Amino acid sequence: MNVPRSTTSDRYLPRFHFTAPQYWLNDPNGLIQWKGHYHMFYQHNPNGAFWGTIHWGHAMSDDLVHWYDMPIALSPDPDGPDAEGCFSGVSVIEDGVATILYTGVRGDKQLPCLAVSRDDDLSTWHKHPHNPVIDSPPPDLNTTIFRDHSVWREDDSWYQVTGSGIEGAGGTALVYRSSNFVDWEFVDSLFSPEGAAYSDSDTATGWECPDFFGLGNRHVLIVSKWDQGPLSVNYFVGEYANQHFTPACEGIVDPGVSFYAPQSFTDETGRRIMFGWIKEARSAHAQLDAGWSGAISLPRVLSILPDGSLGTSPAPEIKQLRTKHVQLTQCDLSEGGEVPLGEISGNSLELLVEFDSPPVDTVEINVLCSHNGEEKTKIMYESNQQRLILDTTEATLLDDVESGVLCLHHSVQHNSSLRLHVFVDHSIVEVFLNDEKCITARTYPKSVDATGVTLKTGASCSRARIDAWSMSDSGLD
Ligand code: DQQ
Repeated sequence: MNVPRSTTSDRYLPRFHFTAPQYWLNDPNGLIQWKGHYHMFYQHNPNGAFWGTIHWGHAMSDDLVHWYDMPIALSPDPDGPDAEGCFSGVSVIEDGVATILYTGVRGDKQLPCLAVSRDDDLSTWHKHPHNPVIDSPPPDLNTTIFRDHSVWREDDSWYQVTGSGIEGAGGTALVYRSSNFVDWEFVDSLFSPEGAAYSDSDTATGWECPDFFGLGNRHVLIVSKWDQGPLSVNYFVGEYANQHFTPACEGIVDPGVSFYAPQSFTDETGRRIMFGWIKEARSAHAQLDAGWSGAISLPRVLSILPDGSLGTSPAPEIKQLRTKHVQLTQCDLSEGGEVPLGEISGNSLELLVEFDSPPVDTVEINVLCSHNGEEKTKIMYESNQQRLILDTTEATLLDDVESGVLCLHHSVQHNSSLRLHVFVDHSIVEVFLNDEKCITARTYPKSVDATGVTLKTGASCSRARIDAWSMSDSGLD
């Protein structure tokens, strides 16, 4: 990284997940691969470790895991339509020029704005003189929120959806069309009929950060549901035609309450890669004291699974961060019970635990375990319930930390192997189940010796293969 993290004395600071050089970070924005480099922009407050005065921070990478800090890309302009913040948006290449579409905030108005960069490394940005490029939400719709964008090219036009909601009805995404990226006309709600919310049973006030894209022979819409605060990240998989989307299947992208506002992009090899904001779970006061807040998830590759649901697997590039390797092959667990994996420990760790077939009962991996056993973060796959649990209720003796039991239902067939793929980065735990689904949690053990790993299985389970790697930092010196 070009700028050293100012807070390295904070032992909860992740080392292989991206964080801002200092202070506040939230949503990943403007993800794009351009002239060979990956660019990640992000919602950033350069004035403190709290949400406010939102700018666009910027980082660049050649491999999705090592990041260079770049100069701040967008700052609020006191005289402009973004005086109070440059909220979330996307980057596209429009007529050969890198262009950001973001939400400018001024007073009670949140409206789409543009900026362009002609630099090879996208280091400087110029705002469009006609900002905002849409003057108001559609006047005939009783919208709640109106912000955040997703863009695609179709026939000879540009289209975008803006995150929104209809008063009393729930979230929606509103479709606009443009021939030149500057003049936009309202088309309809992404869901027919005219202007409708997705469903009257949607409890969200609105949908933030819509992300709409083709994947295989399907279309996917990911939204961050909001109701005076983040609720959940949901996906829909379905058919798209004539500016309308008909979902056939829906689910939760990541049931972790700390995972929010993800965005994805298609890289030059055609993979759809998603990053999300990993929020803190400690008090605002603790965040201010630490001098930083928020991290970006590991890169996740999206797919459509055989059952039609949305799949997510860790990008193979993450392997570059592996250092010391320990392997316990055919680890004998025939007695059942809890086995401390003595050679495997740490708080910057990748752990891959594989069974040839799912154990009949429950597999439990505990990470960030303190020596006296009082603190541990529990990961369980319960075969009989077909669910993955990530339990942080015993993760820390600190009392100003949110904790909970996160649950993901996903069946693993009896004749296929069970892979629990765990990434531990100081205060972040990301768990992938069979490279198909993921849960994320925050955890802040009080004890400095909370680096242990244990494995627990029922008596009927005999053998597991365990690989563990220490992970290197993701910064570049
Ligand atoms: N964060 C941004 C908004 C978006 C929200 C503001 C989601 O654009 O709706 O920082 O976390």
